[in-house]
Amino acid sequence: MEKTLVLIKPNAIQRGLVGDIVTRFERKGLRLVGMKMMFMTDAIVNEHYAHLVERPFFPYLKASMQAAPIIACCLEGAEAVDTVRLMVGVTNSRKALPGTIRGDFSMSGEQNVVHASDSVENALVEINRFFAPGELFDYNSAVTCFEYGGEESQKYK
Ligand code: FUP
Repeated sequence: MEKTLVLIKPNAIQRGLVGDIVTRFERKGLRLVGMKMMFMTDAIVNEHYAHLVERPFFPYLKASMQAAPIIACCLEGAEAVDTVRLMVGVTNSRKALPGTIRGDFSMSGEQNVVHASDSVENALVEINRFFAPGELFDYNSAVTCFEYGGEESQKYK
């Protein structure tokens, strides 16, 4: 099954939103296969947001990502990358639809609660950035047959 990376950002940790955010993914049927609390070093922030280092807001973004620990989550499911992006909503939380995580929990474009990988290709790179192979877990779920139809189970192994 496809894997994606979610970072629960320092602002979500400070605001006590971790449980609400993780619950949304669990209720959806996305399987948590890795979870890790850590501080993002300068090197990791610069690498993770390399596409934004030249932008004027980058120093603010960097400070916001280092204001407290983050929690990195690796989630697994059929089309997990696109599904999680839909659940997260657009970057500016004020424009994110109600029902999305950003739309429901944030008023900000910067302090926008979570990061989620935006493509399958980036998800692979980002998962490797935050997790060593031994920190990801492959396990059977007793409810997979109630989460996916028979045809889907064949298609999304
Ligand atoms: P996203 O994929 O939705 O996280 O969006 P980006 O990769 O474009 O942006 C990464 C982070 O940069 C955002 F989560 C917040 C921050 N950002 C700003 O603070 N201001 C902006 O105008 C754009 C992004």
